[in-house]
Amino acid sequence: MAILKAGLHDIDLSMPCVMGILNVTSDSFSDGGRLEPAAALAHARRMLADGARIIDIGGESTRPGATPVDEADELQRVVPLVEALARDGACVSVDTTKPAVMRAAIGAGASMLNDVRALQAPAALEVAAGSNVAVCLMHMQGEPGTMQQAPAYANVVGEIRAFLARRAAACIDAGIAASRIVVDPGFGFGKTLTHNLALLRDLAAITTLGYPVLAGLSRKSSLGAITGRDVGDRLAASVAAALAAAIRGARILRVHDVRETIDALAVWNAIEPWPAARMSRQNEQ
Ligand code: 8Y7
Repeated sequence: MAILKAGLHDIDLSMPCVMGILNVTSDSFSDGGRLEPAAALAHARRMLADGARIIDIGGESTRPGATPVDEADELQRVVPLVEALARDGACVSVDTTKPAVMRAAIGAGASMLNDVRALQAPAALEVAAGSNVAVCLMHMQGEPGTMQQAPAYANVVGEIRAFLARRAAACIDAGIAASRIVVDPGFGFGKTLTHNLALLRDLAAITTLGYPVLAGLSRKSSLGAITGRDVGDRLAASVAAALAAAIRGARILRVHDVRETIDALAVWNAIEPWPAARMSRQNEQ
């Protein structure tokens, strides 16, 4: 059994699945954002129709140099979309680091919290523990404004694996069941191209934590560095990176281009089965 518990949703991770990105920001680096609620909702529904298992709604950009969004604005952007999509029966994730937004999103029907700070804000763990939503714990070195200036690690895979193990243990201690936890090395968050490639190459080391691994590489600057393509022209690179992550054991792929990613996964799946998910922590429960 490889089931992620996410609110009312049981997400089958015996095969990789796709999380579609819904940015409702004015400065999201790769798709310009979709601030108009009707356009955002239509885009989310399109991604669901294309086969996205989860929609990840973000109201604050974490890109380097992005301006912070205040809580009231973030709530106003995110909550109505969560409500509308949850009403459709969708599995909705909310990309936020703010406990108040987490609480409101859960109240509006969200099934997952995607926190680039791995629930380290005071009260974030408590909000998650007081609900039944899934949590994605992501690694970031430094702060969004400065994280790409001089990222440095003695052992990038080992340090990130240890950080994720610590944050997962903090979740368990707070009362969050192992079956609700997802871990993510945080591609591009305080990492050079060399770091990102080392993490992707050795992603299996992260899967040995025993939690499902989420990988977000879609349109990221490392793919631009490899291909020489601008952000709007990284579809093929993104699909290749998502497939590489899935082959190495990632079970949730956070992408902009849902249909194309699902097609690539289908081709691989027709050739050979996916290896059994390493979700021993869930199986113990
Ligand atoms: C990731 C993410 C972003 C990621 C998780 C972008 C919010 C930058 N990247 N969340 N968020 N993992 N879990 O390019 O890699 O989409 S924002």
